[in-house]
Order: sequence, then structure tokens, then C-alpha cells
Amino acid sequence: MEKGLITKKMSDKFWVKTAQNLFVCTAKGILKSNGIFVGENVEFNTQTMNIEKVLSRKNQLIRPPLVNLDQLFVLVADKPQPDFLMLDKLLLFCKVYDITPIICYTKIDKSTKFEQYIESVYGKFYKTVFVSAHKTINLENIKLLLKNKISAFAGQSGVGKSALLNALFGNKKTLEGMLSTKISRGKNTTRHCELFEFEPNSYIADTPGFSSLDEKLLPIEYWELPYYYPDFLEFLKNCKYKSCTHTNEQDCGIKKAVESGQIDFSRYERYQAIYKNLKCGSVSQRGR
Ligand SMILES: Nc1nc2c(ncn2[C@@H]2O[C@H](COP(=O)(O)OP(=O)(O)OP(=O)(O)O)[C@@H](O)[C@H]2O)c(=O)[nH]1
Ligand SMILES: [Mg+2]
Ligand SMILES: [Zn+2]
Repeated sequence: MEKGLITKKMSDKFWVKTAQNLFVCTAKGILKSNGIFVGENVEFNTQTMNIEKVLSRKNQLIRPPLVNLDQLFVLVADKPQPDFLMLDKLLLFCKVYDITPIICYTKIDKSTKFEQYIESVYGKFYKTVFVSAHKTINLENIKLLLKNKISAFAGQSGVGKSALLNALFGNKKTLEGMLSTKISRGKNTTRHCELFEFEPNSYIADTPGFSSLDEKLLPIEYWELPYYYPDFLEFLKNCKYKSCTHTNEQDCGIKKAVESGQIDFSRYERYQAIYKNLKCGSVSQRGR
């Protein structure tokens, strides 16, 4: 039996990387039906090439479908127009699953319309990097952040994930898509997640773009939501009620911070939307 890391999955085949080699394995029975994902640590039989055991996971994302991530680079750009609700959801998933998020503003060779917004709303609480794949701006910073970690690039289709990976590691690791000028949306060129080992113990995954992410999949209760907002924390003590949900209550520290401009109004609106969605689908709400 040997231990390895799943770096790629295609139909029912798994690419398993060991310290020395790369093997193509299969899986059977319950292991297969429970799902084995890219990023998984496994034990496999070197005679039969069968995966026998999946070791315990540090975390598991559904979108992108990856396990054991250390870091997630959430890409935004001027085009396609940023989906800040998606950004907030990805930051929330990272917080819940203990993955370090990095907001990566790319294509800065073109324009940086939202730079000020990102810096003022997120800059104090999340790491941000401003890069260009085409003009190789600030790529060295990203390389340093990637060292000895399992990381992934995530974000809307066409935001530039594959381009960034190609710019970082040359030799056209993945296919960069054409951005349709009419709708400013990328063609979905990346279809699966795959981990590239660019130096020993340093892995990066390109991921397919997606347009929705369901917060109801998170293993949290709706009332826990504010605690996953680092920008809310210092204001919670100003709420009159301990169980304040920061939605309809009077005398709410979060709402006051929104009124005084210390919390961004649209970020708060997005919090409300996520809160409502979590509440209507929550486990306790369904009476368990
Ligand atoms: N000007 C400029 N354009 C870029 C940059 N990075 C990517 N693009 C363009 O943006 C478009 C989409 O890039 P991709 O890298 O394919 O986007 P993606 O995020 O991988 O898209 P999916 O695989 O569909 O999820 C392409 O036309 C790229 O040439 C950049 O740094 N500057
Ligand atoms: Mg891509
Ligand atoms: Zn409150």
C-alpha cells in the first residue's frame, strides 16, 4: 500500500501523485460512491491500482469541488462585472472551512474601476493582490503566497483564472478562453479541477467558473452567520440584544455601523440576503 494525493479526476479514473511517481488508479464500492475528490489523500494498492482508503479531510468545498485546500484565490476583474454576492459567499465558505482567502484583482492592465471599493470594504480584513496576467504585474507576490500550500483559483467564468495560471507557470497548463465581447462573459473553457505541482509540495488548481453557490450547504446555523464576517465583529458588542440578527432589530450595532459608513451598505445588504436564505433553509427552522 502506498500513500498519495489525488491531483486529477476524469470519469472513473484518479491520478495519484506520490513522492516519486504519478499513478492512474480506480476505486470501487462505497469509496467510489461516497466520492473521491481532487486534493484527497489516499492509500492505494500498487499491484491492483485500486484506491483502498481515503484519509480524513481538512475541508471540502463543493464549488469548486476540491478538498484539503489551504488557500483560495478569489479572482475579480472589471470584466466580467464583479458579482460581489458571489465574492461574499466564497469568503464565507473560506471562513467556515478554515481556508485562507485571498482577493485577487486581475486584468489591472485594462482598468481598475473597483480597486477603491475592494480596498475600502475588504482590504482591512482580507489579503488583496492586484495583478495582470497579460502584463505580468505582481505575479512574484502570488508565487510567494503559493509556496508549500495547496491553493486554487476560483471566480466567475472569464475572470482570468486560466490566464493567470498560464502566466505564472508558462507552458500553457490550461486553455485560456476567449471573452465574448457582447456579453462580457467567458466561454467555459476550464471543465475540471486539476492540481499542478509547480514545485515540491506546492500545488495550484485552476477551476471551472460557476455562477451560483448555495450557502445552505454550509454546516452552520443562520444565527452564527455574523460571526463569519470579520468586518462585523467589532460592532457586535453595540447591539442591545445578545441574540440580535442585525436585520429588523432596533438598537443594533451593525446597523449603526452601516449608517455611519463603517460597514459598507451593499456588503450589509448582501449579508441580509444570505441571512434570509440561510434562515429559510436552516436545519432548526425545519424542526429538527
Ligand atoms: N487584458 C487582460 N485580459 C486578460 C487577463 N487575464 C485574462 N484575460 C482575458 O480574459 C479572458 C478570460 O480568461 P480565462 O483565463 O480563460 O478565464 P477563466 O476564469 O479561466 O474562465 P473559465 O475557464 O471559463 O472559468 C480571456 O480573453 C483572456 O485573454 C489580463 O491580465 N489582462
Ligand atoms: Mg479557465
Ligand atoms: Zn445587531
